[in-house]
Amino acid sequence: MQQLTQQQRSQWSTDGYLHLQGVLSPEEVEFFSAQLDRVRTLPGYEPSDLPRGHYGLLPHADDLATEGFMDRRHLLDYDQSFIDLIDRPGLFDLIVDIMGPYLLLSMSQAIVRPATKAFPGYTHTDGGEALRYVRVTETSRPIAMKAMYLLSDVEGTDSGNFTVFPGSHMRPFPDDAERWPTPHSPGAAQLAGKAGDCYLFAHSLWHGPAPNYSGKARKTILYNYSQMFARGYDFELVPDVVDKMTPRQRRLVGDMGHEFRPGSFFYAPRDQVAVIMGDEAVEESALAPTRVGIGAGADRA
Ligand SMILES: O=C(O)CCC(=O)C(=O)O
Repeated sequence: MQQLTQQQRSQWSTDGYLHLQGVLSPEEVEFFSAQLDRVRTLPGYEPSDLPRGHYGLLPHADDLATEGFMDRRHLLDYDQSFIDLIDRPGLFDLIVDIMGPYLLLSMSQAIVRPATKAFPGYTHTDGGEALRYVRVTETSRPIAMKAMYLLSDVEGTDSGNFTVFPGSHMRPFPDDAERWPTPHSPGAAQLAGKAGDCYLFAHSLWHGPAPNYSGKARKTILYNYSQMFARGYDFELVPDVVDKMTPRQRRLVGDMGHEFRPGSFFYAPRDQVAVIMGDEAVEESALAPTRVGIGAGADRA
């Protein structure tokens, strides 16, 4: 499988994110952008009035204008193309290189951030209350990470830029109400990018959207991956669309190849590395067990 270059590895370790250019082709950008316009008119889960960002099933997005706000969850039901993004060739290899092979897809999301004066942007870490204080080190795999595909060009600043605090994934950060970081705090980097680019970032990196004063909406698709013990949180068990998936995609949404049982998601199925990385990885790992982290443990049930 493809691996991060040395420079990418070092950037990931020190900054907590990577900016990959041209991951989606212009045709794919156009296709997924149209998908988001379609998804907006269909029922689905979006933030509702419930406290703490919980989501409710809505008949369609609040704003039906294609440049209006949308924060749609669990995209897999909408089209085969969203299923295929789970392990997108060219990108998924890098995700496995970062996460290791014992991973799951834990959520999918489409966000449209409209041009508005009303939203000042916000920053946070991912994984909710549970992961805010669980930080990775330079050499550890993250507990979770996201791939964020840009479907719009983002130029300059305050244009709905994905904003990061490089290196914040490894250190305590001021998070009391008075000093909560914003997209304009010292150390914030508002990233520019082109439609088709993809950002990878660790759950513990402080990040979020800048305000969007650019006059045009910014569209994105996000897929979150977690170590398998952390489980998916878009669906309770294996989602119904599993029948449309390849064996690897099935495994990534939690189909362990057997009914749920105590120890599921704790002990990986014996074929986990082969399913995620292919048979060659298993053969290689017998020679160099640390690369994929299986070694002798691969044989225990
Ligand atoms: O919309 C953005 O720029 C960032 C999205 C975000 O913060 C997240 O996915 O956690």
